[in-house]
Amino acid sequence: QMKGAIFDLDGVIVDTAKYHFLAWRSLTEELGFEFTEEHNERLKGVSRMTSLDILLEIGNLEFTEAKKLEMAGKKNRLYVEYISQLDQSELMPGVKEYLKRLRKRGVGIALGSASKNALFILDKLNIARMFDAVIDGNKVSRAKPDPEVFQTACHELGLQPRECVVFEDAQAGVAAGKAAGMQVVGIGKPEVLREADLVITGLHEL
Ligand code: G16
Ligand code: MG
Repeated sequence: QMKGAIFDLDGVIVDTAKYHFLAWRSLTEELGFEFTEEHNERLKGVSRMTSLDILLEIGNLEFTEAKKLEMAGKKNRLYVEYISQLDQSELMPGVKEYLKRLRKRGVGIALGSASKNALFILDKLNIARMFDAVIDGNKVSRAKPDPEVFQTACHELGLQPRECVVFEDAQAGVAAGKAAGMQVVGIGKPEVLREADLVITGLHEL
């Protein structure tokens, strides 16, 4: 019996991956190397600084820590510009309906995201009030596949891991949910999200 539902943000609630992509690409253009949508797959669910490290590895470039912080800051300012235009129309199919249904059933609802912009995004989508707990990149120190983000969410809901279900689109996120001892619903392709207990194409399926 599910007492708590913990949702990833990017790829589950809203497709912000395309804005991350555009913002990172403006950086890689400046640095003078190609960055494709395929490369972008590797950045999903990964923290901002780790994303930058992966990018610099693709471009075969190295920078000082200070320079990297500056580049990540610049990328984030551009990203925030994009997502400040977000509205409800960009919610993924079935999200609103499913959250409403869970609330009606008395299921606790939490967000478990790597993003430091999570609250801003929930606000733009006008769904912040539907969450009983929001755990984001500002609240955790260990990134997925570490279970910290989901453990903290479960704790804030006042529940046990076995009472919580995680909804995730990224491999690292599915692994994090399993490591936390929770049931995991994968959103995406079964061949990619092998570790998930169930894989669906979107919340509209439930
Ligand atoms: C999201 C995205 C990642 C992004 C990360 C950090 O994670 O999937 O691509 O790098 O957040 O975002 P920010 O730069 O806004 O802090 P999630 O966990 O919501 O899928
Ligand atoms: Mg995700």
